[in-house]
Amino acid sequence: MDLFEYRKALVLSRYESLIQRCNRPVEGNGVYCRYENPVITAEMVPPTWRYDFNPATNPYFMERIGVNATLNSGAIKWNGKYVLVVRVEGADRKSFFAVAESPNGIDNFRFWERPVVLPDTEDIGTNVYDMRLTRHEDGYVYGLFCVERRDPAHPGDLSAATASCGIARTKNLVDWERLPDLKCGSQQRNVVLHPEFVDGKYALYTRPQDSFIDTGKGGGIGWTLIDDITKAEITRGEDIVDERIYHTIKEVKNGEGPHPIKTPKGWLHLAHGVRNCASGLRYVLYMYMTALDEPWRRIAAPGGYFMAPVGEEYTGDVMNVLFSNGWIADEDGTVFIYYASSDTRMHVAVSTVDRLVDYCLNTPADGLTSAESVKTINALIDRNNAFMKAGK
Ligand code: M1P
Repeated sequence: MDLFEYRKALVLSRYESLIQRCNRPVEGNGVYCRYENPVITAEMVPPTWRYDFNPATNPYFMERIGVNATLNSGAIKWNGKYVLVVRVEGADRKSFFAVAESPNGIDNFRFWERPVVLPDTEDIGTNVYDMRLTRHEDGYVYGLFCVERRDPAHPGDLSAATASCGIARTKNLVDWERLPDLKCGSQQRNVVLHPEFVDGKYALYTRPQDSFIDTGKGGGIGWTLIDDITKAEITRGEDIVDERIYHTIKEVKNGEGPHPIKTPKGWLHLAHGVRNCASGLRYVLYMYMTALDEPWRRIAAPGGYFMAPVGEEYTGDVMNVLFSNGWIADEDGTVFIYYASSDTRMHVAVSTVDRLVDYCLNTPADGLTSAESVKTINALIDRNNAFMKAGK
């Protein structure tokens, strides 16, 4: 076998074995189960996107287009399949979207034939990423994402950028109609469309920020109503739904994850919180709940993080990061939580709506001081002692 054929066979067999690898649950804390293997990695991007398969033009079967990472993915159940709109980041640092589907939500994710061709607006974006998918009651599936452009206010600074909320919609996940970006007075990232009309209007979870990285005066996860999604503009201001708080896991910034899941007891929210430490920013996932009839009113705020990096999740392009912008609630109540670790690869953890509601309603809130944390633990010990003394 010549070198070309040898390398081609090797690349294809590695790719297939990764795609077809079975995944197993790892028992955890009773709230959710992580799965052993990442569900999507850069090596699972189709070889036809990366290699030239013509021996005349690629005699060494070399990779021509590198992929750096597969991360922050939107998620949706689609024709009975578990579908992710993956942020694929090339070796050239540009991110784009690509659809991958699995028959069971935990393994065998395979990309569709081509990446998404996303139409641009007149003001061309340099980079797009982190799509949140919402099957809205108006009949469309919306994708809201971050659009990054060079900041014209700092022409001499090659790192200065702006973040805006891009909006696209589709009925088949292949053909996307691009709508104008969200107009507002600040930069925005992590904007999410609520799945239902509220007072006849589109509703958004927002994340106002003063600059590309720093949220500055932005107080946390916001909420606003939009008259017309085809010309989306924040005209009513943003009410803070879930605020940043000193010495918590969301002290530096936070951001809504996927759109919330509706349950009989309220809306379940998944978000990320960021704090600073000696090794840099630490991103963890946390949850909260809002009222069924007032999705902007928080009714439960379990203290601390819901998930934080473990093992290999700590390492990657941006260390110490868990980030989620996609989950799927199945008809039987199973919830597939898709999350990326360290801006590098995608994982899944599985729970149920009942467990997540129980977690939100029964996890003590953050008492905000060491003394309050100790009081909360002692109260639990007292209840346990009383229960055990009663011989139950
Ligand atoms: O690198 C961690 C994350 O940083 C950003 O999130 P946030 O706007 O909350 O800081 C995003 O760039 C996200 O894509 C990235 O995973």
